[in-house]
Formats: sequence, structure tokens, C-alpha cells
Amino acid sequence: MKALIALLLAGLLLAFGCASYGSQQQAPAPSGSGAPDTTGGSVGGTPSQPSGTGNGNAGSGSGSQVPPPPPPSGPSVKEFTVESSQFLFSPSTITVSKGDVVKITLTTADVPHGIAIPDFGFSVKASPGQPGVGQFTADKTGTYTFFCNVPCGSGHRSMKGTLIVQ
Ligand SMILES: [Cu+2]
Repeated sequence: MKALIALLLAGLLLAFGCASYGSQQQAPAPSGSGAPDTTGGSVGGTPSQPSGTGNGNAGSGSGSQVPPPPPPSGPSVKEFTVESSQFLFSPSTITVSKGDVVKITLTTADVPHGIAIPDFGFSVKASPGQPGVGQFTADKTGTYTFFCNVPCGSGHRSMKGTLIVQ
């Protein structure tokens, strides 16, 4: 029975020691004056032995400062499938956010078409059964026109769409 309790206590001490050790590493020093010997902090404790007797409770002055986790960064990829046909795109308006990586898959329902967005140096072409895929980074806001860049018939010149970068 005693052995069991001792085991439990040892486990608790270990867990607690690890936890307090981690939090000590996260808060290295109070910002400000360079004098590290302010009174009241550590009472003569040798810092190299985390398994001491109840030392974990001594320095509980700044226990409530948990640094917020950094937000997940990096560009988000917006994927669109644009179907083209004589003489329109569907959808004809694409809205993204500045900084997005815009991935476009162009398909065609009849004859070869293309989609070009000169403001972003983007161009991709598609044939029936052979979609075209490309991507670009929407690195500036504004409203831009994209259009078909494969001669596809009488309405080719009016085959346009709109890209909105917010
Ligand atoms: Cu065309």
C-alpha cells in the first residue's frame, strides 16, 4: 500500500516538475531593469534540481501569462473551375482576397478556348476533354478583366469575365 502511494506521489512530482519546468522556460525574465537580484523571488533554490521538495509553488507569481499561439500563416489557395463555351465563361465573375493563390481549371464545352488575365501574367488554354490548369497570386486589389485568348468564333472578342481582388 505504501509503495503504491509512493509511486503515485513520484508520478505527480514528475508531472508537476515537467510542467513547471516548461513554464519557466517560456518566461525567461521580466522585461526592464537589468538587475536580476530582486528580492523575494527564488529563495536560495538550486535551479539544477527540478525534483526538489515543493519548489514548484514558490514561484507562482506569474502563472497566468500564457502567450497566444501564433496564427497559421501562409497564403490560402482558392480553386475555381471555369467552364467556357461560345461565348461565355461560367462563372463569369471570380472574387478572391488579396494574397490568395488563385488556381483555375478551365474546361470547355465545345471548341478550344482560353483564359487570360494580363494584369497577373496568367494564361491557360483548354480543349474539349483536355482542361487547362494554372495559378497565380492575386497580389493587388482591384477589378480586372479576363478574356478568351483562343479565336473561337464570331463572339470571341466579347468573351470576357471579371476578376475581383478584395
Ligand atoms: Cu475565344
